Amino acid sequence: MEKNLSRTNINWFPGHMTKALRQMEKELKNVDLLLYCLDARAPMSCLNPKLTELAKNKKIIYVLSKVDLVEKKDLEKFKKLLTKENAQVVAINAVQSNSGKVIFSIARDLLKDKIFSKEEKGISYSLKAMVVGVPNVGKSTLINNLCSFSKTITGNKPGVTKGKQWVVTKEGLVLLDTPGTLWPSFEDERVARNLAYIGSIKDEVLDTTELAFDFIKDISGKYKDLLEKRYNIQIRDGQETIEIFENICMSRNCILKKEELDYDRCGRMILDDFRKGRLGKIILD
Ligand SMILES: Nc1nc2c(ncn2[C@@H]2O[C@H](COP(=O)(O)OP(=O)(O)OP(=O)(O)O)[C@@H](O)[C@H]2O)c(=O)[nH]1
Ligand SMILES: [Mg+2]
Repeated sequence: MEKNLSRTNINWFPGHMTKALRQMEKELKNVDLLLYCLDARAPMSCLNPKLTELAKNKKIIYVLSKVDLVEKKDLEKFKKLLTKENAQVVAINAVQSNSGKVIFSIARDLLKDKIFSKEEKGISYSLKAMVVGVPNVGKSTLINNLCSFSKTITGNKPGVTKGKQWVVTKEGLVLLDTPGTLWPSFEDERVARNLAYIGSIKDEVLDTTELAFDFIKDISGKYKDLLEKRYNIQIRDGQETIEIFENICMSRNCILKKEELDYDRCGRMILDDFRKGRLGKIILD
């Protein structure tokens, strides 16, 4: 690895995402609101300008997912930023908690006028929501959590959901799962890196060694203590990232023959530690 390692130029917008966005646009008229999933470790980076554009006339519930991987109190500022007249925010751990009731009641509150006018005419109305978000944020897991048994396929890599699937929650909210979608080019490289760190961009299109190097560079100021603790290393103020990376390599015995450091294995390990929450509670935004 070069000592003056340059930052990776990240881009991933395969054809199936364009198709998915087009289908979502068509389906939009059939739904009352959006459940817009954002990974709590990078909520603002997960805001897809394409989805935001699609959602501009819709009611939105922003679902901050994976809250078990962050300090809940650190989410307050994002909740304030995202809450609007037509948008509410809820923070959940989709793997464990049952958040169906709270999501159902927020949905009813956001659409109370529509429900009232239907009920006045004696029509019982089931609210319909489209679950959207960038890849791997937990859309399908959320849906499975809201239904009484697993209805959609989930997995810890981007691009698990392929087609469209309608399901009904225990409370009677009708949901449409959608494939994770990104946008054609990332204007802000930090946003692109954050999406790559949280696993929303396929690792196969990334150089994971460089990505892990960038990750250390991005977090070693704010989360120095977590790195020191996890890898049993000391980080000096202003220390070069390459030196920190090499210390992690040595401390974790990522060594090839002839005493050469195994940067690639070390890089994959660092990203995996972050993604699985073993590094500690980290917010990237
Ligand atoms: N720790 C934690 N993991 C979660 C949570 N929600 C989902 N996951 C995990 O995140 C990974 C991705 O979940 P999915 O539900 O498949 O994500 P998705 O948004 O449907 O992904 P695509 O269909 O690929 O866009 C899985 O390994 C889930 O177990 C959560 O609240 N906490
Ligand atoms: Mg999915």
